[in-house]
This record gives sequence, structure tokens and C-alpha cells, in this order.
Amino acid sequence: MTALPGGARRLALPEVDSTNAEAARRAAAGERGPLWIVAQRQTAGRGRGGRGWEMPAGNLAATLLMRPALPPARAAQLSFVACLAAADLLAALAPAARVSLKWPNDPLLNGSKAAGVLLESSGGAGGIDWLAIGIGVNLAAAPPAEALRPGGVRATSVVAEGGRALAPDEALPRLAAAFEAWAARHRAEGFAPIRAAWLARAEGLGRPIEARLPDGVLTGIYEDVDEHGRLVLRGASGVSRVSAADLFFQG
Ligand code: BT5
Repeated sequence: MTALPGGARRLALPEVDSTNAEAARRAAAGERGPLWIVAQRQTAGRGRGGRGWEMPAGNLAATLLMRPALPPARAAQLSFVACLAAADLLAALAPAARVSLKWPNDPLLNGSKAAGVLLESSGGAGGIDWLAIGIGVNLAAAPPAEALRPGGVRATSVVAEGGRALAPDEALPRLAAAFEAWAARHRAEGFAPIRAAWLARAEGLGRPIEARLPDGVLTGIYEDVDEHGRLVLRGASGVSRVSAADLFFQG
């Protein structure tokens, strides 16, 4: 195992079901982290809400297992930290492409999804026991359209957007360094600078959107992301704050 920025160790696996699942198993077995788990292949990569994550060869699948001494609401903000880290990596590898962040967790290149972030944890309201921060980056290739959920955002990769082909082994230390830099800001200054940096990259801010929630659909203007990380949407009947939804840009 080699040390990575932030003092984390690295566990490199040729194949695993999901690096997040591996993190959960290791946490249950007593691993304390910080540990980056990286795999060349995932046979059951996962996205949010039971969705799948496809991983063509040459892409990065990595999970940081940690035990942050943070209340759950603060730990959840690390999803924004991870998105900023992924955005930094994408910007460095594809300098000619436009990098943006689609709320809540989609790093985009030229408006298409080039990465994904999935936080999973165990613990209760009193505090979290462990946290797994999973980050997938399409370095080499995007999955074919037929492998993706119909109606979802289009997928792309660093290489498809004219960026530099970088091996996952070389991408991980860069991602870990970017994550650690933003995590240090979060530790020192809280969510405010993370939110500001995130908003500076926000895709579709000020535009009409449709937010599909688990129990309905809201439409309006995408006004802000608030100090709790919620999407702020101004609709005909006032302002709504949304904790979880899929966004669709209109007009
Ligand atoms: C995500 O979910 O974007 C979180 C993805 C996290 C993946 C990493 S890889 C390392 C770690 N180990 C894991 O098992 N997971 C994490 P969500 O926002 O729900 O997006 C999932 C949707 O994106 C799917 O329904 C597909 O339509 C689409 N999708 C699947 N694979 C993709 C890919 N490689 N690139 C772009 N879109 C993809």
C-alpha cells in the first residue's frame, strides 16, 4: 500500500463488485481508514438510489473510506467536496472543455456526465460510524447510450472531449490531492467556501428547470444552492428547497 495525499493508504484491486461495497465490508471488519480503494473493473458498480454505474476499461473507480468525526449533516457536505475534486481533475485533464456541476452530484464535461459521486455511510443521528465516498470518472470512455437509463443525462469521457488519456493509477493521486485540498477548506472554514466554489461551476443556475422528486415534479427557476446544500427553486407558487431530485434543464 502506498500513501496518498491526505495521509490515506491505497488499496488497488484488479476487480471488485463495487469499491463502495468493498469499503463497507472493510469498515465492518474494523478498517479505520483513511483508505482509498481503487479497482480496474467493477462488476456491480452502483449509483444513487439503486441505479447502476457502468465502467468501461481505463476509467477510474475509487472510494475513500474514512471515519470523520462529523455530524451527519456536515459529513453529507463531503459530497460537494468530492464533486469539486472530480471537477478539478476533469479541468486539468481536459483544459479545452467546459467543466460544470449538475446538482446534486454530476460533474459534467461540455454539459454531459463525465463522473459520478456516491456517498454511503453507517451510523445514526448521533454520529456516523464510517463514510464511503465513491467517485467514478470516465477517463477513457463513456458507456454506450444503450447501457444508460433512458431519459437521463448524456454520458461522455475525458478522451471524448479532447482531453488527455491518463491511466487510473496516475489519476488517483491527483484526485486524492484535490479532495484533500477541498476537505481541508471544509474542515477549516465549513461549507461556505465549498458552496461558493460549487456555485461558481453550477450548471444551469438561473435557468428554468424541472426537478423530479420521489413524490412529484417541481418546475421553476434554479435560483441557488443553500447553506444546507439544498436546491432552491422559484416556482409560480413560491420558493421550494429540495434535498433530493433529478434535474432536467428546459428552454
Ligand atoms: C452517480 O449516481 O452518478 C454515482 C456514481 C458513483 C460511481 C462510483 S465508482 C466508484 C464507487 N463504487 C461504486 O459502486 N460507485 C462509486 P447517479 O447520479 O444515480 O447516476 C447513475 C446514472 O448515471 C445511471 O442510472 C446511468 O443512467 C448513468 N450512468 C451509469 N454509468 C455511467 C457512466 N460511467 N457515465 C455517465 N453516466 C453513467
